[in-house]
Amino acid sequence: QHPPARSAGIVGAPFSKGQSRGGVEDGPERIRAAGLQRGLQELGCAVKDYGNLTFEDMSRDEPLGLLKSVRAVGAANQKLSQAVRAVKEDGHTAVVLGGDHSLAIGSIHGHSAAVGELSVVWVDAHADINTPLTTCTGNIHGQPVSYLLHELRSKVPVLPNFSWLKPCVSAADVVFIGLRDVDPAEHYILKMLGVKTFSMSEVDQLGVARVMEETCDYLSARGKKPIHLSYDIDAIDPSVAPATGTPVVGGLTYREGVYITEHLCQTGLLSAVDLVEVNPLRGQTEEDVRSTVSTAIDLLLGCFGRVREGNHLPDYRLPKP
Ligand code: HAR
Ligand code: MN
Ligand code: MN
Ligand code: MN
Repeated sequence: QHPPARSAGIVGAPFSKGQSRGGVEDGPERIRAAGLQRGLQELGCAVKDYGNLTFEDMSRDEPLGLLKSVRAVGAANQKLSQAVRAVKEDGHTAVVLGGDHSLAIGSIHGHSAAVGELSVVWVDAHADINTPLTTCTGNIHGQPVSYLLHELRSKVPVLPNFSWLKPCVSAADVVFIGLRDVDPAEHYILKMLGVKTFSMSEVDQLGVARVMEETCDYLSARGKKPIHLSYDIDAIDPSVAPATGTPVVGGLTYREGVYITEHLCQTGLLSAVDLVEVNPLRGQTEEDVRSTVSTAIDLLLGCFGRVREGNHLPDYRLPKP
């Protein structure tokens, strides 16, 4: 019924320069400290923690037009791509702890370099599909999808420290879930490319179970490719996950958020997951941070087979009196 617990290869990517708010670089340590490894092991999942990547400071990283910290984001993602590729070649399901969402560039690129064509499930309040020329903020965490899509190759200029990056995902292999804050240019791109999206309106209309059924049917119609889940914690409602840089009202409930991970785990195709945009400095109270981090952990455990009916290890035996 449940696919066997795989092994998790954890990579911390304490990277924050895809946006301008400090604190998101502390995400990996907070998520670890809240017991990710123990939670995974209790599911019977083997864990290898590859530690945190380190990112050197760029001495000169002037904005390119509006675009901020291009060179730092390019170099960090090249490093992350190599790390995720290695985790996949070691045979693990990759877990990338962010850090801001710009790191999906390297994570998805490295995943694809190791396993080939991917399906991508992007769970986010935002579409993160601005190009360097449509962005209004200059923050690269609002742009990663445009760098990765074959279809947008001619719309994304060659940027410093990004020459290693080749688009590796087809628009028809991507599904967005949870959208509720999409810029006009992003909306244009999504419509132009015919990208499959389940905004919060569709979650309301269909319910999360049908959204996930349709997501998996849609993706598997093009062949059962390994799934990359890129989970932005801001997809979850700020009442549950407030400690994030760009909270948006009207998000997924805790239960809807966890259901998405349970369903994707059951496909047996989940091959890598990013958990990004947890920012401990953005919580008003320590309880805000605790609730956000513990939600992040529950989403990750859902990806590795934790179900709400309960779990037990295959070799569990009742104690004899
Ligand atoms: N669309 C806006 C931009 O391009 C906001 C994106 C922001 N925030 C995120 N991404 N957390 O998911 O900057
Ligand atoms: Mn995002
Ligand atoms: Mn977001
Ligand atoms: Mn399904």
